[in-house]
Amino acid sequence: MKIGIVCYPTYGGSGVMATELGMGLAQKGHQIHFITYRRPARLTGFHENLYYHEVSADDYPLFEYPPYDTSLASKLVDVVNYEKLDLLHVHYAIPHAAIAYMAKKILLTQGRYVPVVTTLHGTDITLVGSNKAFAPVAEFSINKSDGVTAVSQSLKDQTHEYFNINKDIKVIYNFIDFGRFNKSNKDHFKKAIAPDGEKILIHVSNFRKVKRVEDVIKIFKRVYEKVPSKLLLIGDGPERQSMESLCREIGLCHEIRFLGKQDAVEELLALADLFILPSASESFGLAALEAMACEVPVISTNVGGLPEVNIHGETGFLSDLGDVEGMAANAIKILENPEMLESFSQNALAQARKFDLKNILPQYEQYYEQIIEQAVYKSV
Ligand code: GMT
Repeated sequence: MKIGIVCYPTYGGSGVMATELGMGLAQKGHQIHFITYRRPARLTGFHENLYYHEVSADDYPLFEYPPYDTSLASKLVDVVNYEKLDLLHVHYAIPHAAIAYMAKKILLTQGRYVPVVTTLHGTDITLVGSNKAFAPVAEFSINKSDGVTAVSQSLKDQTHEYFNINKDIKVIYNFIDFGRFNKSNKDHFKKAIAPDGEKILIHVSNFRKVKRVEDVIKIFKRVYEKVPSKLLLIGDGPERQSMESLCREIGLCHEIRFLGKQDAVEELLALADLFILPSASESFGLAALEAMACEVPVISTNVGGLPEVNIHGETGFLSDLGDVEGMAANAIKILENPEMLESFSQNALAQARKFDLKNILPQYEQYYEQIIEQAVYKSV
């Protein structure tokens, strides 16, 4: 198949998933065209069957905001026509589903029907989509997509709760590439970070308010009082500055390391003992899955799709949102009990295997085939 993929090219979960999906499909022989405003962060090196088309939102003195939507729609029309794409797969409904609909309508006037699959990732529904400033367009464009997928059952349910959706939403879970995420031996790194054999706690996010990094630090403070430990904070975003200030206030700067954005996050996960994810909202929790693939148990909230990934009492523990005491107590329970830590690590790996890329990619391929087949009827 010839597939066009639209996504945010950043380190965010939706962009990461879209990129990994494209690379996986290209490896299986499909022709994949990324159509994005920058080369996706995880799209490094050369890949056979993989193409990148950059969308440039040209500026003009009249525009306060360069019209990205118009530039992307025009680019989609151009790439679909020139490359004869069979399908467009857009990730994150806002604004991509609406732009794809516009491109589809333009292409129709030129005699070409290109089906559109929209994948809902989370905040496009839970935070942004339900906002009145976007809701009517989000609902309309989701309904106008030829196919819609959600990354968890919870996100599917929430989409139906917030919007009037008149079509079936297919749940296709996020996935993990075990070729990249696995427990490699990083003892030399571990010694540098925790020279006296301290336990290593880790958190990876985009440091947005929804991730509640403040809770991560509060949990760590309680753990540190009982168990010799270090905390690694990976990623960057709007909350980073105030989190650095918080670490200074509580006097734990030497035990907490801010490592910023990291390309080889799997190398850091491989040396961690526990992953902390106290998010206020999480459609799936890809960061938790990446940790689990590296045999790291997870302490998280029980919001959104997290209970579909992190199994309470097996791969880690789930707590109510904001229950810092509970999450700290659970973390201490695992860290103080070597047998529990070992069995949770193995359970985490076994659970992560359910989301192996090798099992999820064929689900997308079958879904594309089904949507393309239906589109043939629509176009005649
Ligand atoms: O809000 C974010 O964390 C980024 C966002 C994205 O689209 O880049 O992540 C969402 O999509 C990820 C991939 O499907 C999911 O693993 C995250 O759980 C989801 N984030 C939220 O729902 C908050």
